[in-house]
Amino acid sequence: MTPAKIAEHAQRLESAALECRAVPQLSAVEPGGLSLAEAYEVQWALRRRRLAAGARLTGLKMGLTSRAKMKQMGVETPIYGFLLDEYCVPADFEVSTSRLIHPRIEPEIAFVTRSSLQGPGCTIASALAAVDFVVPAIEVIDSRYRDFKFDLPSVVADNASSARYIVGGCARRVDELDLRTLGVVVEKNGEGVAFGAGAAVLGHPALSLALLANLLAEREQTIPAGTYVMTGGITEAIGAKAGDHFAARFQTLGSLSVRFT
Ligand code: 0L1
Ligand code: MG
Repeated sequence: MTPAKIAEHAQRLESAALECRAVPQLSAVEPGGLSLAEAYEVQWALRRRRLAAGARLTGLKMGLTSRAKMKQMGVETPIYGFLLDEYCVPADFEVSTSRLIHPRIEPEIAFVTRSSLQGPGCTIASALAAVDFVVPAIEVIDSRYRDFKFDLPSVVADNASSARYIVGGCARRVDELDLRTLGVVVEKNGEGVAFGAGAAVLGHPALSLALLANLLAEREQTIPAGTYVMTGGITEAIGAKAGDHFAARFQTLGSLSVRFT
Protein backbone atom coordinates (compact mmCIF):
# COMPACT_ATOMS: atom_id res chain seq x y z
CA MET A 1 0.00 0.00 0.00
CA THR A 2 1.40 3.40 -0.91
CA PRO A 3 2.16 6.03 1.77
CA ALA A 4 -0.55 8.22 0.19
CA LYS A 5 -3.15 5.45 0.60
CA ILE A 6 -2.10 4.86 4.23
CA ALA A 7 -2.46 8.59 4.94
CA GLU A 8 -5.86 8.66 3.21
CA HIS A 9 -7.18 5.76 5.34
CA ALA A 10 -5.83 7.33 8.55
CA GLN A 11 -7.55 10.61 7.70
CA ARG A 12 -10.81 8.84 6.91
CA LEU A 13 -10.80 7.06 10.29
CA GLU A 14 -9.83 10.24 12.13
CA SER A 15 -12.70 12.16 10.49
CA ALA A 16 -15.17 9.36 11.29
CA ALA A 17 -14.19 9.61 14.98
CA LEU A 18 -14.25 13.42 15.09
CA GLU A 19 -17.58 13.59 13.27
CA CYS A 20 -19.06 10.57 15.17
CA ARG A 21 -19.94 8.91 11.88
CA ALA A 22 -19.78 5.17 11.18
CA VAL A 23 -17.97 4.18 7.98
CA PRO A 24 -17.59 0.85 6.14
CA GLN A 25 -14.72 -1.25 7.47
CA LEU A 26 -11.37 -0.63 5.85
CA SER A 27 -11.00 -4.05 4.22
CA ALA A 28 -14.29 -3.39 2.38
CA VAL A 29 -13.08 -0.14 0.81
CA GLU A 30 -9.51 -1.24 0.04
CA PRO A 31 -9.52 -3.34 -3.16
CA GLY A 32 -7.94 -6.70 -2.32
CA GLY A 33 -8.16 -6.00 1.41
CA LEU A 34 -5.13 -5.13 3.51
CA SER A 35 -2.49 -7.03 5.48
CA LEU A 36 -2.01 -6.77 9.22
CA ALA A 37 1.27 -4.92 8.65
CA GLU A 38 -0.51 -2.37 6.43
CA ALA A 39 -3.25 -2.02 9.05
CA TYR A 40 -0.66 -1.14 11.72
CA GLU A 41 0.83 1.39 9.26
CA VAL A 42 -2.59 3.07 9.13
CA GLN A 43 -2.85 2.99 12.96
CA TRP A 44 0.61 4.58 13.34
CA ALA A 45 -0.30 7.23 10.74
CA LEU A 46 -3.50 7.95 12.72
CA ARG A 47 -1.42 8.29 15.90
CA ARG A 48 0.96 10.76 14.20
CA ARG A 49 -2.01 12.79 12.94
CA ARG A 50 -3.56 13.09 16.43
CA LEU A 51 -0.20 14.02 18.00
CA ALA A 52 0.38 16.62 15.27
CA ALA A 53 -3.08 18.02 16.09
CA GLY A 54 -1.98 18.56 19.71
CA ALA A 55 -3.10 15.36 21.45
CA ARG A 56 -0.72 13.81 23.99
CA LEU A 57 0.09 10.10 24.18
CA THR A 58 -0.99 8.82 27.62
CA GLY A 59 -0.55 5.09 27.27
CA LEU A 60 -0.91 1.92 25.28
CA LYS A 61 -3.49 -0.83 25.23
CA MET A 62 -3.96 -4.40 24.24
CA GLY A 63 -7.26 -5.65 22.85
CA LEU A 64 -8.89 -8.98 22.04
CA THR A 65 -6.93 -10.69 24.80
CA SER A 66 -9.82 -12.62 26.34
CA ARG A 67 -11.99 -15.46 24.98
CA ALA A 68 -15.09 -13.42 25.83
CA LYS A 69 -13.91 -10.55 23.61
CA MET A 70 -12.65 -12.80 20.81
CA LYS A 71 -15.97 -14.65 20.73
CA GLN A 72 -17.99 -11.43 20.85
CA MET A 73 -16.07 -9.83 17.97
CA GLY A 74 -15.32 -12.98 15.94
CA VAL A 75 -11.63 -12.01 15.81
CA GLU A 76 -9.02 -14.24 17.49
CA THR A 77 -5.68 -12.42 17.56
CA PRO A 78 -4.62 -9.97 20.29
CA ILE A 79 -3.86 -6.49 18.96
CA TYR A 80 -2.53 -3.22 20.34
CA GLY A 81 -3.49 0.43 20.15
CA PHE A 82 -2.59 3.78 21.68
CA LEU A 83 -4.24 6.01 24.30
CA LEU A 84 -4.47 9.81 24.18
CA ASP A 85 -5.22 12.47 26.77
CA GLU A 86 -8.44 13.25 24.90
CA TYR A 87 -9.70 9.73 25.75
CA CYS A 88 -9.01 9.94 29.50
CA VAL A 89 -11.97 10.40 31.89
CA PRO A 90 -11.66 10.41 35.71
CA ALA A 91 -13.88 7.97 37.62
CA ASP A 92 -17.34 9.25 38.59
CA PHE A 93 -17.32 11.68 35.67
CA GLU A 94 -19.62 11.60 32.68
CA VAL A 95 -19.13 10.48 29.09
CA SER A 96 -21.24 12.21 26.48
CA THR A 97 -22.78 9.82 23.95
CA SER A 98 -23.18 12.78 21.57
CA ARG A 99 -19.42 12.53 20.87
CA LEU A 100 -19.50 8.78 20.22
CA ILE A 101 -21.11 6.44 17.67
CA HIS A 102 -22.12 3.21 19.51
CA PRO A 103 -20.11 3.00 22.75
CA ARG A 104 -19.56 -0.15 24.79
CA ILE A 105 -17.74 -0.57 28.07
CA GLU A 106 -15.42 -3.29 29.35
CA PRO A 107 -13.50 -3.76 32.64
CA GLU A 108 -9.71 -4.03 32.44
CA ILE A 109 -6.62 -4.44 34.57
CA ALA A 110 -3.97 -1.82 33.81
CA PHE A 111 -0.27 -1.59 34.65
CA VAL A 112 2.12 1.29 35.05
CA THR A 113 5.68 0.27 34.23
CA ARG A 114 8.70 1.35 36.27
CA SER A 115 11.35 0.15 33.84
CA SER A 116 11.30 -0.10 30.08
CA LEU A 117 10.27 -3.37 28.50
CA GLN A 118 11.79 -4.54 25.28
CA GLY A 119 10.84 -7.54 23.17
CA PRO A 120 11.19 -9.95 21.55
CA GLY A 121 11.18 -12.75 24.08
CA CYS A 122 9.34 -10.96 26.90
CA THR A 123 7.63 -13.36 29.29
CA ILE A 124 5.18 -13.03 32.18
CA ALA A 125 8.20 -12.89 34.52
CA SER A 126 10.01 -10.10 32.64
CA ALA A 127 6.75 -8.17 32.30
CA LEU A 128 5.99 -8.46 36.03
CA ALA A 129 9.53 -7.32 36.87
CA ALA A 130 8.93 -4.15 34.84
CA VAL A 131 5.63 -3.26 36.56
CA ASP A 132 5.47 -0.45 39.09
CA PHE A 133 1.82 -0.78 40.10
CA VAL A 134 -1.56 -2.14 39.05
CA VAL A 135 -4.74 -0.08 38.66
CA PRO A 136 -8.31 -0.86 37.57
CA ALA A 137 -9.78 0.63 34.40
CA ILE A 138 -12.97 0.80 32.40
CA GLU A 139 -12.45 1.11 28.68
CA VAL A 140 -15.10 2.72 26.49
CA ILE A 141 -14.69 1.33 23.01
CA ASP A 142 -16.43 2.80 19.97
CA SER A 143 -15.72 1.22 16.62
CA ARG A 144 -15.78 3.69 13.77
CA TYR A 145 -17.23 0.90 11.62
CA ARG A 146 -20.88 0.35 10.82
CA ASP A 147 -22.70 -2.00 13.19
CA PHE A 148 -19.45 -2.50 15.18
CA LYS A 149 -18.45 -5.11 12.54
CA PHE A 150 -14.85 -5.58 11.44
CA ASP A 151 -12.11 -8.03 10.54
CA LEU A 152 -8.68 -8.04 12.17
CA PRO A 153 -6.86 -5.57 9.87
CA SER A 154 -9.79 -3.15 9.95
CA VAL A 155 -9.94 -2.99 13.78
CA VAL A 156 -6.14 -2.62 13.99
CA ALA A 157 -6.27 0.37 11.64
CA ASP A 158 -9.08 1.86 13.77
CA ASN A 159 -6.80 1.90 16.84
CA ALA A 160 -8.52 -1.15 18.35
CA SER A 161 -11.78 0.82 18.74
CA SER A 162 -10.21 3.11 21.40
CA ALA A 163 -12.45 5.97 22.45
CA ARG A 164 -12.34 6.70 26.21
CA TYR A 165 -10.89 5.14 29.34
CA ILE A 166 -11.87 5.67 32.94
CA VAL A 167 -9.14 5.92 35.57
CA GLY A 168 -9.39 5.82 39.37
CA GLY A 169 -9.69 3.16 42.05
CA CYS A 170 -6.68 1.97 44.10
CA ALA A 171 -3.11 1.47 42.92
CA ARG A 172 -1.50 -1.73 44.28
CA ARG A 173 1.95 -3.24 44.05
CA VAL A 174 1.95 -6.25 41.81
CA ASP A 175 3.38 -8.52 44.55
CA GLU A 176 0.33 -7.77 46.74
CA LEU A 177 -2.03 -9.38 44.22
CA ASP A 178 -2.83 -12.64 42.52
CA LEU A 179 -3.79 -11.13 39.18
CA ARG A 180 -5.26 -14.40 37.89
CA THR A 181 -7.91 -14.68 40.58
CA LEU A 182 -8.55 -10.94 40.93
CA GLY A 183 -12.29 -10.68 40.33
CA VAL A 184 -14.47 -7.97 38.81
CA VAL A 185 -18.23 -7.43 38.75
CA VAL A 186 -19.72 -5.00 36.25
CA GLU A 187 -23.03 -3.38 37.17
CA LYS A 188 -25.23 -1.61 34.67
CA ASN A 189 -27.85 0.63 36.28
CA GLY A 190 -27.37 -1.20 39.58
CA GLU A 191 -27.67 -4.73 38.22
CA GLY A 192 -24.74 -7.19 37.86
CA VAL A 193 -24.33 -7.87 34.14
CA ALA A 194 -20.80 -9.26 33.68
CA PHE A 195 -18.36 -11.11 35.92
CA GLY A 196 -14.79 -12.20 35.42
CA ALA A 197 -11.27 -12.53 36.78
CA GLY A 198 -7.80 -11.57 35.59
CA ALA A 199 -7.06 -15.04 34.23
CA ALA A 200 -9.57 -14.29 31.45
CA VAL A 201 -6.81 -12.12 29.92
CA LEU A 202 -4.50 -14.64 28.22
CA GLY A 203 -4.34 -16.70 31.44
CA HIS A 204 -2.50 -13.83 33.19
CA PRO A 205 -2.73 -10.05 32.45
CA ALA A 206 1.08 -9.78 32.58
CA LEU A 207 1.22 -11.99 29.48
CA SER A 208 -0.73 -9.25 27.69
CA LEU A 209 1.96 -6.74 28.70
CA ALA A 210 4.70 -9.13 27.53
CA LEU A 211 2.90 -9.65 24.22
CA LEU A 212 2.65 -5.89 23.74
CA ALA A 213 6.43 -5.58 24.14
CA ASN A 214 6.94 -8.45 21.69
CA LEU A 215 4.56 -6.93 19.11
CA LEU A 216 6.20 -3.51 19.42
CA ALA A 217 9.61 -5.13 18.89
CA GLU A 218 8.48 -5.95 15.35
CA ARG A 219 8.66 -2.17 14.76
CA GLU A 220 11.79 -1.74 16.89
CA GLN A 221 9.70 0.02 19.55
CA THR A 222 9.84 -0.52 23.30
CA ILE A 223 7.49 0.21 26.21
CA PRO A 224 9.19 3.09 28.08
CA ALA A 225 9.34 3.26 31.89
CA GLY A 226 6.27 5.00 33.30
CA THR A 227 3.88 3.77 30.60
CA TYR A 228 0.21 3.15 31.43
CA VAL A 229 -0.90 -0.08 29.71
CA MET A 230 -4.44 -1.47 29.63
CA THR A 231 -4.32 -5.24 29.17
CA GLY A 232 -7.68 -5.84 27.44
CA GLY A 233 -11.31 -6.44 28.34
CA ILE A 234 -11.85 -9.17 30.94
CA THR A 235 -15.49 -9.70 30.01
CA GLU A 236 -17.45 -9.11 26.84
CA ALA A 237 -18.16 -5.43 26.17
CA ILE A 238 -21.55 -4.03 27.23
CA GLY A 239 -23.50 -1.49 25.18
CA ALA A 240 -23.99 1.98 26.71
CA LYS A 241 -26.70 4.58 26.03
CA ALA A 242 -27.39 8.04 27.40
CA GLY A 243 -28.71 7.65 30.96
CA ASP A 244 -26.79 4.44 31.69
CA HIS A 245 -24.63 4.19 34.80
CA PHE A 246 -21.86 1.60 35.06
CA ALA A 247 -19.78 0.49 38.01
CA ALA A 248 -16.87 -1.94 37.76
CA ARG A 249 -16.15 -3.38 41.21
CA PHE A 250 -12.67 -4.90 41.35
CA GLN A 251 -11.45 -7.11 44.17
CA THR A 252 -8.68 -5.22 46.08
CA LEU A 253 -8.44 -2.46 43.42
CA GLY A 254 -11.64 -0.61 44.33
CA SER A 255 -14.54 0.48 42.14
CA LEU A 256 -14.83 2.78 39.14
CA SER A 257 -18.04 4.24 37.87
CA VAL A 258 -19.14 6.28 34.89
CA ARG A 259 -22.40 7.78 33.71
CA PHE A 260 -23.32 8.24 30.06
CA THR A 261 -25.22 11.40 29.19
O1 0L1 B 1 -13.82 -3.27 19.40
C1 0L1 B 1 -13.22 -4.18 19.95
O2 0L1 B 1 -13.77 -5.01 20.69
C2 0L1 B 1 -11.77 -4.32 19.65
C3 0L1 B 1 -10.95 -3.81 20.72
C4 0L1 B 1 -10.81 -4.80 21.79
C5 0L1 B 1 -10.73 -4.16 23.11
C6 0L1 B 1 -10.37 -5.17 24.21
O3 0L1 B 1 -10.43 -6.39 24.02
O4 0L1 B 1 -10.01 -4.72 25.28
MG1 MG C 1 -10.31 -2.88 25.79
